[in-house]
Amino acid sequence: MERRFFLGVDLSTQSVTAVAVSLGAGVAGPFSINFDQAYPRYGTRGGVPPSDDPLKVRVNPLLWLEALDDLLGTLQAEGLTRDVAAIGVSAQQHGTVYLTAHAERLLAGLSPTTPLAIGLAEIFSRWECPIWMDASTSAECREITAALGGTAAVARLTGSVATERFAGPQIRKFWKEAPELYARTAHIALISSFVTSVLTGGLAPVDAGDGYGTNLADIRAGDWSGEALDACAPELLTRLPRLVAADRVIGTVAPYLAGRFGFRPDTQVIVGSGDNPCSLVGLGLIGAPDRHAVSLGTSDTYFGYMNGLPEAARSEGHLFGAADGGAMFLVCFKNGSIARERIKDDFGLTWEDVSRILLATPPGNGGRIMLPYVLPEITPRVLEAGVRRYGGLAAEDPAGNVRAVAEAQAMALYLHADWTGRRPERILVTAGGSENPGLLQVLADVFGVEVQTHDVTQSAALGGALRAAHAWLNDHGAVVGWGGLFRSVITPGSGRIIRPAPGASIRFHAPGGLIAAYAACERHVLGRGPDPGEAIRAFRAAFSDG
Ligand code: XUL
Repeated sequence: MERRFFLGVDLSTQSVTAVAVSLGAGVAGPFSINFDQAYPRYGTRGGVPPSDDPLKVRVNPLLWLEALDDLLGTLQAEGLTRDVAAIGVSAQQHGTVYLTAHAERLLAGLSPTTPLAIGLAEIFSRWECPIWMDASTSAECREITAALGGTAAVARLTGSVATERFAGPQIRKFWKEAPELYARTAHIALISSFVTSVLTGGLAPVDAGDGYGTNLADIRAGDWSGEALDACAPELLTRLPRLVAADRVIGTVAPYLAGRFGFRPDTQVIVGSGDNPCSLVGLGLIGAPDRHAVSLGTSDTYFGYMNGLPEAARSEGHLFGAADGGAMFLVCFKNGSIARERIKDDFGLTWEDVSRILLATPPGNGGRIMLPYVLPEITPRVLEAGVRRYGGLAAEDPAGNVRAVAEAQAMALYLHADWTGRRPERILVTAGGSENPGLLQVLADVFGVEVQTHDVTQSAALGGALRAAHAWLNDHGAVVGWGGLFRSVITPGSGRIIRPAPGASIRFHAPGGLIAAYAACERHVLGRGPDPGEAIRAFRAAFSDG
């Protein structure tokens, strides 16, 4: 029988990863290239170059092209490329790539013998791409908010309040600071549509999973919003990719991809999307609003599928499109693995040590609390980095700090997901942190529900592959649902289930529980509340043994 693979490629902050799915025969891979290790000449740490200004995070797009080239070469060497029927792309969300008027011609004319980073070196009108970690556009967010009639109006129209890392504010800043370069920019891609442009050899559209994370779209109309574009920069519509509301095939691979890496010329490419919308697919959550997901990657995210768009006014969180044309919510925390790793490294621990400490120490940490803002934070919005400690947490106490960072992150996930509606029956955990049993136990204890992991922790790349399979099969006349497709690849019940420890959740949720104390610490840091000493004392009085 003919072998047929569906390939998922995920270009994330720190690495590029591929998995190949064969229906009924499981998943091959992951194949991954880490940017810091493979390309030291770019000087990146954690995938980003050092910056004097912690609010500015910008990446040279040639790094991504080199990594893509090497990854596709690896897949060819593994004998996988010739049997790929379709490719689905996932990418870190919100980053923008700026292209000249020559981009279309250069993309179409690339020679199979030329490395991507050389053949495409001339397509960029800007050498640095702001990525999701960039928070330098607060002024532009305020201007956009004023132009669109206030915070609630922006959130209702675009799905999010004006948000520093989103394309709209980033493009506005670029236009204000470098109008001559903006004039030379004929196309602005999101990172996902940039990768699919490279694969198809032409300017590719973007999907609503990524496209709604820009402050530029009208999420109810399913297209770019003229009003939002006008609030951002002049003549923007002609520069943006087309926006497509539900997954579909956008073309076949460019001839050079077939020539250089041995793909079949009829290999299809699916519209690209963000890593979180792809993870939603890779975790089997399309159409399943009763389960939510936590991704413990470079960023921590909390997300889930939604039946319809919520109407209530809100000041944080995001709404994006889902692969089936529906909707998803998302809350993002920048200090995910970055803060966990900092605490681990400060005390010279391994991830196994971290897990052991978390499994051996009491939930609630005796009322010792950390706000782990190693970097400026997205949720809640904190522009000045700094780790804050409360309740007598000593900076030199390894166990106290390990538990404090894990509990703080889990409580932040819990608190800031409040607006998303009904609490889930189960939480699926993915990305690197999902391999750490101690972190999983803390999540189960704080949320008070079961958490589940999957065998494939690269849910974004897997989601890309499943999206490719779904679009290809439907394009070939087979009507396939998302649930059935997911079950044909992932064995039901694979991975692990972790239950809340007896008596643990009450320490967080009871009146006087740690979540109330943690919320008081957040308010204090944000300048919105008094010293949290009272709330911490209340916790200690209620749980004196902790
Ligand atoms: C989501 C977000 C991050 C990036 C990381 O809004 O900014 O999760 O997608 O890759």
